[in-house]
Amino acid sequence: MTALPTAEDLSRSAREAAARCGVDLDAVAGDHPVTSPVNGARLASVRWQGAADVQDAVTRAGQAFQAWRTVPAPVRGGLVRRFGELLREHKADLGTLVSLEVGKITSEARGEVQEMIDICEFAVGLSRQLYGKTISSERPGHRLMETWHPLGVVGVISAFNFPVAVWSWNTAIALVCGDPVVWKPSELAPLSALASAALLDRAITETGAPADLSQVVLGGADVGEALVDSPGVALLSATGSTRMGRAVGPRVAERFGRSLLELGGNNAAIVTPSADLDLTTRGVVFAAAGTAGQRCTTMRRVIAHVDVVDELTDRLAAAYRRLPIGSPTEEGTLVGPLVHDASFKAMQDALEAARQQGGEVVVGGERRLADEAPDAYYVEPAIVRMPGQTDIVRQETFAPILYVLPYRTLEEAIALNNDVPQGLSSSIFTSDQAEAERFLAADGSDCGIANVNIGTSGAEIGGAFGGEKQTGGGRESGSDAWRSYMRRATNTINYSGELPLAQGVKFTV
Ligand code: UN1
Repeated sequence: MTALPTAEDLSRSAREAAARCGVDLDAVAGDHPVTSPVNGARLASVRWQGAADVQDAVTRAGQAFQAWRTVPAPVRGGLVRRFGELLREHKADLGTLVSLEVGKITSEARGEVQEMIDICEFAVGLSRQLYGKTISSERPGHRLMETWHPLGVVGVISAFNFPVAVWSWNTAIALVCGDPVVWKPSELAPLSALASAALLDRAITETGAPADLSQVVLGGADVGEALVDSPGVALLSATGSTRMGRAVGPRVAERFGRSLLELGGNNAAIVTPSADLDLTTRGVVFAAAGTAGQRCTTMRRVIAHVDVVDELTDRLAAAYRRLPIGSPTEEGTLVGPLVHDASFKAMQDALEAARQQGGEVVVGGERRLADEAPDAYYVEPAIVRMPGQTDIVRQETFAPILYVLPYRTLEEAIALNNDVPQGLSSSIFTSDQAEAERFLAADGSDCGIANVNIGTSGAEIGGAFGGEKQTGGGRESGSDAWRSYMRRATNTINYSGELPLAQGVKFTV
């Protein structure tokens, strides 16, 4: 492991990457520091805005909506096509900014940008497929159909761990659906946000779309709250903790706005006696330790059959001991830093609680590189064997802790999978088709994502992404998630020259 990059190295590469995307870091500098989790040093600074800026952005976006909603959807797709091309061109630059701001290893940071490119391609195709249904009318000479119309301004609140991809899922779909977007990015990742938005602005200019279609407002909780409460925001799409969602959901509902919530996960894998343990080990390690345990989809629990739990734990522990932990910018690193000290503290507290609840830490949990970078929080991903699903196991700790629980019957394993407040992702490792089908059935996993022989994370954009219970119920990205971004009108057209009433009602004057 070579030395961690210096503060100068990191700010220079951030400055250069941002400039190539069209953002001059001097021009956006202000009194809010941007810190890199890679070495805990200051990367740059930005100016924060406030609630009044949100109102202004929503008003301008609302004006852009007046024009954009009548542009034919396939033409709107042309804007998203150009945006996707620019993302492809600047994949490495945006990847660098994501790495420096949130600590993702290069491969995962670029993978995040690839998700952005993928959703643009999906949205371009979708722009010709915003289908409604035609329905048989019970009345002669009548036609019944539904039409999907643009909804209005979409507000996006995104989290640090996917600082740009989640915005792009919302934005690419919103734009082809005819909606402008006002974005409050994570406070921890403003540079990636500004760079992504600059590329979209360039695409907007080049394709002649309304300039105010895309707005970014940097700031803290007051900015988020202003977006939540703004009557001009038709759909508020928010990603973050369950605590955040509990505050946001009712406030948006209060004003009869729509919300789309992507909140916490507590994702498990069931490992049955017939599982291929080699493949299982690889799948679990990526899902549990990858991204330093900071994905909503991170695997936090393994529910393993008593016949395989010891061998699986040994294999996992051996793999964990080999994990290269260090600077995410260095080739070969698989585990980068936690995003800040609070995550490290939450991890230590959770490990302590697990011990008190009968857990045994099998491997990991120690801090690394503290001497080289006292303000950066590198940590060994941990595996903890638990006697059962205790309180701490039922909570989401946003750090790399994998709890291992034993089971005897598949019914018991499925019950454990479901017996947590969250319902995002889940998987089963098995070679037995009946077990796999049982897990996917109506009385199987209760999560929005249920996988077979792959881990819980790393979903493709083609499917709808989201989950049940305290995960918030929202679905974004692929499949028919676009419907949340449009309003449906049901149309009845009478070409009969008569006026028959439905339900056989007679009303003749
Ligand atoms: C998130 O963690 O908020 O499935 C999103 C995955 C990624 C998206 C995660 N495609 O892990």
